[in-house]
This record gives sequence, C-alpha cells and structure tokens, in this order.
Amino acid sequence: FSSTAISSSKSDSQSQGSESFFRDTLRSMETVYLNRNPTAKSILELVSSVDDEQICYDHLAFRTFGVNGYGINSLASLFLDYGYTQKEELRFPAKKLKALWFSPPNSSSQDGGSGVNGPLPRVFISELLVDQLSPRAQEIIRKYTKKSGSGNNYAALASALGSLTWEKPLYSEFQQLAGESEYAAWTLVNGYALNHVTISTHRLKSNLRNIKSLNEFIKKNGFKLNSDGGVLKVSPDGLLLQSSTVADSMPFSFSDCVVESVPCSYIEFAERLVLPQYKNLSESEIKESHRRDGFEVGNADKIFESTSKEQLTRRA
Ligand code: OOG
Ligand code: NI
Repeated sequence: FSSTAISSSKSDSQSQGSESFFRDTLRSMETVYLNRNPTAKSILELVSSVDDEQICYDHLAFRTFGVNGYGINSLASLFLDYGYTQKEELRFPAKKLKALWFSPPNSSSQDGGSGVNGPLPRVFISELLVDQLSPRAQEIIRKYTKKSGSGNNYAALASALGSLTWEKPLYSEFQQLAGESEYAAWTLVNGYALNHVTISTHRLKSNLRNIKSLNEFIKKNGFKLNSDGGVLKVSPDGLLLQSSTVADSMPFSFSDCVVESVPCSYIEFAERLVLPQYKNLSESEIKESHRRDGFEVGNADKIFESTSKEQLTRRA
C-alpha cells in the first residue's frame, strides 16, 4: 500500500485506511507483548534512549499448533491480506516444527517512524507438526483446539487482545507437554501472542548497530542472553547475525487453580550485512534490499531455545 501523504484518489485513501488498520492491529499485539514482558520493554526503552534512536523491527514472530486449521495459515492470512508475500519454508525435524516467513509490501519503506510506525517488519510464523507427537500429547492439543470452536478464524484478533482462543489447561497437561516439546507447552499457555519482536541493529545510528556491541551493552545492563550454541548466531554465509534474550516468565492460573510460572516472550536482535554484489555502494546508498534477506535454519534452531527451561534456569 501507498504511504503518500496527500492523495485524493479513492483507491489511495482506501489503501491508507487499510494500512492504518493493519498498523493498529500490530500495535495492539505489541502492547500485549510489552505489558507481559518487562525485559523486552526495558531493552526497547534502553536502546532508544541511546542517541535518541528510532528502532526498526526486523521481524515479528509467532508460534502455532499445526492441527485442525490452527497452524501457520490461521495467522498468515492477516499478513497476506495486507500485502505480504510468502517466502521460504524452514524445517526443524528434531523439534517437529516447520516455519514460513513473509516479506512486507515494498511500498512500506516508511522512514522516520519507530517500531510499528516504522518500515513494516518481516513476519516469521512457525507451527508444531502435531501429528508427529506422542498420542498423549496429541490428545491434549486436539482437546484444546477442539474446545476453541472456530477460534482459529480469529488468530490475529486473539493476538491483538492477548487472549487464548481455548480454555486454560490443567497444570498437569502443561507439564506433560513440556516434557515432550517445550514449544507445545509454550503455545498451549501463550497461544497466538507475539513470541518476539526483533530489533534491526544495522538500522541503528549509534555503535549499537554492531550486534556484538549491542550484545555487550545488553549484558552490561544486567540482562541474560540466550547462550545456546553461543550468544551470537551466524549464518553459514556469514551475513545474518542474530542474538536474543532469555524469555521472561509470568504466573499463569491453570484451570485446576494451580498458579505456576510459565515462560512468555523474549526480544531478538538481528544484523543483516550487505550482500557481496553491493560491497562497493557507499553508506548512504545502502538500502535494506542490498542486505542479506530471509532466515537461517541453523540460527533459528538456537533462537527457539530462548523459551527453554535450560536457558531460563541458567545462571547468568
Ligand atoms: C522462533 C525462533 C526463530 C528466527 O529469527 O530465526 C527465530 C521462535 O522462537 O518461535 O525467531
Ligand atoms: Ni526471530
């Protein structure tokens, strides 16, 4: 959609109307995320306070149950309807997951805005391959998605409201799933809530644009980074660098009145380096499209661990 400020044509004003609705939806998802995840909120405030920074989001990420229409498509439809393009699939056989990522409409390179008011982010949506789980785990997941009725039709709404579309589970069911798939247990209690936002480090102005400096800055300020496979995750081509915090936890009231702490969301950082064919461009000529795009299975596999018990219980 167009971001031209003044236009009298009907189609343009319609597309602007839809863009503001879309951005409002993202803003609600972000508000739910910031209210539940004090670490993410503090880090966003901290990074933007350095040099009075504008923060661009590299991507937003969501988790889903790949069963009965509750998978990737239940959330992807919002993004596809608002101009996103489906890109590559990523597979994680050991975790029984697959993911798709979506690129934003390219008319959206809005300079000047921060966060959800800035350039529209990529979107990363994964789903649990429920058919591959044990019969007991499948039974729990199918029970709640069935009880949800047609909740899968309202995935984006649920995410924006911060509601589960199914009833709260028993604590024993959460534990059962956690023993087999931490992703499954996370999704049972967090549903379609935003799993993370990712700060685009190369679009920062200060020295924090270098992800290694940003990681040091985050640690110096007392936050714990996901150390699985090393703090910095580097793609085989050396051009996509990622790191993330360890997820915050929150007390969750299970349906049997047990209140236990469960993992919520985390924040990620991504630095995309300039592709070799654009090496000779000057700093001011470099656009996002000249940089490494997409995602990387090897990096993502480690980033998923940001909500794992191992990372949450690790000493800083
Ligand atoms: C997603 C992990 C992968 C990335 O950028 O590769 C990821 C998740 O934890 O659901 O965010
Ligand atoms: Ni991510």
